Amino acid sequence: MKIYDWPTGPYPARVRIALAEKNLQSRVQFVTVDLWKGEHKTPDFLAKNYSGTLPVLELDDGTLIAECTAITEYLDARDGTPTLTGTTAREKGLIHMMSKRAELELLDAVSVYFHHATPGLGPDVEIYQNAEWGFRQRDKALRGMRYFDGILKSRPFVAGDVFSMADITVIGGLIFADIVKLPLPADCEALQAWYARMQERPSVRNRIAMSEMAAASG
Ligand code: GTS
Repeated sequence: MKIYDWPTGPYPARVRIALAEKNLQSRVQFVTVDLWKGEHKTPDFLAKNYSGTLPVLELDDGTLIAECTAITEYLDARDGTPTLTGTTAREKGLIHMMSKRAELELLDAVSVYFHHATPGLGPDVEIYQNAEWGFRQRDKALRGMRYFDGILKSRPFVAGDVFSMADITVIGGLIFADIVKLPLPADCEALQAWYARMQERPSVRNRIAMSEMAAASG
């Protein structure tokens, strides 16, 4: 399998964390696509992913799977434990809902803020910007942080009692928030405590070095 990604990117982090949680990292070859040079918008890359975003998973038979949720679901279906997307119908429903909510209310909102209300990836890549929309999305992301803080006051993980794709998506949101210097509100104590616990997971801690480790092991 190949993963086209950008090693420090928040969305790529979601797939890197999922790979490590499932201990599949040695089965993957990472291909760096330079976002800052706009390599994700070239015709060659757009032929791999119409949306022009990272990450993209390419299977050995050439099948291309984009979208972090879809890639995580593929990895989960491919190899057994631990499961990241649930086993029972109830778990699957809740995890998908909370992960989607983490995208809508946090990660994607931070991303829009970055691309619209900051210089983003620079003038060659950011061909249309709408700062007002970007700042609205920043405020939405801050509300999202408060929402997840409330959730984590009453349960250990975002979708319930076990670590799942929903946790990974919130982690992606907070990684992006950190990059754009959008601090976690001081009163979001439950979210802060949960995030500190998440940093202790090797999958989260070692995600950037993962591609170098995979390359070194051949
Ligand atoms: N919905 C997509 C997913 O879940 O995979 C979003 C992917 C996405 O936005 N990826 C970022 C990207 O390609 C990568 S990173 O910023 O996290 O490194 N951004 C470039 C762009 O021009 O939007």
